[in-house]
Amino acid sequence: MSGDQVILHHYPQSPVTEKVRIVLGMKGLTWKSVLIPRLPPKPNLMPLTGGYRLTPVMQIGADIYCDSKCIIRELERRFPDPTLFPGGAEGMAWGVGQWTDGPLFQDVVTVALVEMSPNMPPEFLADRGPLYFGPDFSLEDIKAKYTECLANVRTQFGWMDERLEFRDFMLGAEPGLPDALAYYLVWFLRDRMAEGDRFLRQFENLAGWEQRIQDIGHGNPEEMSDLEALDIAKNADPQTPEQADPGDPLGLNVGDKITIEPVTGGPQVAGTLHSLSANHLAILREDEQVRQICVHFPRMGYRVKRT
Ligand SMILES: N[C@@H](CCC(=O)N[C@@H](CS)C(=O)NCC(=O)O)C(=O)O
Repeated sequence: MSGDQVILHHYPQSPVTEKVRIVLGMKGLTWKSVLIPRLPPKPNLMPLTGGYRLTPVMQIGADIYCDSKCIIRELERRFPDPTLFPGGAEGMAWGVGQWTDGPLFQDVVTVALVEMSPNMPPEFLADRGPLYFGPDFSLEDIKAKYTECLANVRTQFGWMDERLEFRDFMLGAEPGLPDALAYYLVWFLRDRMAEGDRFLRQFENLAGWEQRIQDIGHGNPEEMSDLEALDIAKNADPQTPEQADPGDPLGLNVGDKITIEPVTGGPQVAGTLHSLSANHLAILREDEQVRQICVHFPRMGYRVKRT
C-alpha cells in the first residue's frame, strides 16, 4: 500500500506547488506531505531525483515525477475522476500552461522578487535571482523592469477576469486545469506584493473565483518525514513499463545513456532511457541509498543529451 501513495516533496511558500496542491484538492486525494528546504542542499531529496533541485517533486514508491507539468499529467492518468479537463479541454489546456508558466510567470516573479527584495536574505536572492533571470542577474536590472512587468500583469490578469465574467471557473461550471494554472499566480502575487490586495481589487471577478478555488482546498495532506519517504523508495521497485517512441525527433531509444536538465539551467540528471513520448521522458538510475529509481520529466522545458 505504501508503494502506491502520493508523496509530495515541497514547502508551503512555493507557488508552483500551490498549483499542484490545488489539483490534489480538485481530485479529492489523500496524500503525504514531505517538507523540504527552500534552498539547496536538499540531501534527502537528491537520492530520489539524482540532482534535480526544483520544487515540487512527486514520489509514488520508486517512481519520481519532476516538474509540475509531469506531476499533474501523472495525477490525471492515475486519478482520472474528476477530470481536469471538463467539457473536453484536453490539449489546449496544456497550451494555456505555456503562457501562465512562461511569460506570465516571468512578469509575476519580477514583481514578486522586487517586492520581496528589501526583506530577502542575501543567500535567497543569490539563489533565486540567477534561477529566474539567468547568470547575469542583477537586482537593479529587474527593478528597472518593475513597472513594465506590473503593467503586463494587469493586462494578463485582466484576461482571466474577463474569462470569469460569466463563468464560475475558467472552463465553465466545473473547475479544471486552467484554474490551477491561473490561481497559483494570483496567490503568489497576493502573498508577496505589499499592496497586493489593493492591486487585485481592480479585477471584479477574481476575488469570488479565488474563494471558490480556496473552498476546493488541497485534498487531505498527512505529514511524512523525508527519511520515511526515502525508505519507501528503497523498499519499492519502479512500476513504469518500458515504452519506445519510434517517431522521436531526436532519435532517442530505450536503453540510451542520457542526461536531462531544465533549459533554464540546473544540474543534469543522468540515467538510462526507459520510457519516452512527445510529452515525457523517464530514466532509470541506480542510487546507493534508494537502489533503482525511475525519474520522470516533461519534454517541454527540458534538454536531453546522449552521453
Ligand atoms: N518548471 C518547474 C518550475 C518549478 C519552480 O521553479 N519551482 C520553484 C519554487 S515555486 C523552485 O524550484 N525554487 C527553487 C527551489 O525550490 O529550490 C515546475 O513546473 O515544476
